[in-house]
Amino acid sequence: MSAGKRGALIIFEGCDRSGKTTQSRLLVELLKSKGIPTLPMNFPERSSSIGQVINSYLTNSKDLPDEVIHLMFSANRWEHMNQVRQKLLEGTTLVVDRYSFSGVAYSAAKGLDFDWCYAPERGLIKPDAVFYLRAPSNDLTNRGQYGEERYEKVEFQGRVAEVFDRICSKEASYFHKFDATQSVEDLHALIGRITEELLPKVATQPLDTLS
Ligand code: Z5A
Ligand code: MG
Repeated sequence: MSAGKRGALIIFEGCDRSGKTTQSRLLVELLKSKGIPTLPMNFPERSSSIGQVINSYLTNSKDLPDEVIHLMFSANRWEHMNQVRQKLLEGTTLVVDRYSFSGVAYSAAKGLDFDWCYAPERGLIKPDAVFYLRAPSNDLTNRGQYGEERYEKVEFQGRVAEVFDRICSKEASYFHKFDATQSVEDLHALIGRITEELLPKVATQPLDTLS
């Protein structure tokens, strides 16, 4: 990259089976095919010791109080922040499957206070764009492997979607909301276009933090 040009922090968010992993993979492939240095990431990042506890929780082999697992999801992002900052400043664009907004949405949907949930996310690197894939929960249940992990219940996913909508309104300046029932190809084309416009704009902007 040329001196002083940073990469973009791009996040995919949305309910279960909304297509985040599919779309993040396609976006990484597109950017790489254009010679743009790009790396995929995802949260929870299950390989660290904190990530392994989260994995045990999600696969129902471990129980933890709601507050404790919330803080572990947040700690799992914090433990990767130096790496995220370094990659962005080196000029690498990061395409991240879930971030702070999943943290707030799932915990607030369980009944924890919204502001309490947001607090540990403050200070994390602020995304340049969040691609929020939105669809009624009933439209997503017939997609592959629905129902295997702890949170994959239709009623709960409805509450998660309500919190995501609230965050989307609050953070409207960098959230992009998409109808996730569109075809994979149509969504990818829209997201690709927005990303290609975004990269040169943010390249000379300093990194910001969530507040
Ligand atoms: N969680 C939390 O509580 N707090 C936090 O801070 C964080 C997460 C970060 C695990 O996440 C759980 O952690 C999650 C939230 C909680 N809750 N649950 N359960 P995860 O990211 O590991 O979840 P996942 O199991 O990888 O997948 P997912 O996110 O549920 O799915 P997805 O990535 O959005 O969808 P996909 O894998 O791309 O697609 C699903 C299927 O639909 C697949 O068969 C596709 O081929 C199909 N698909 C995709 N797009 C389309 C379209 N457009 N049309 C039709 N079919 C499609
Ligand atoms: Mg996924």
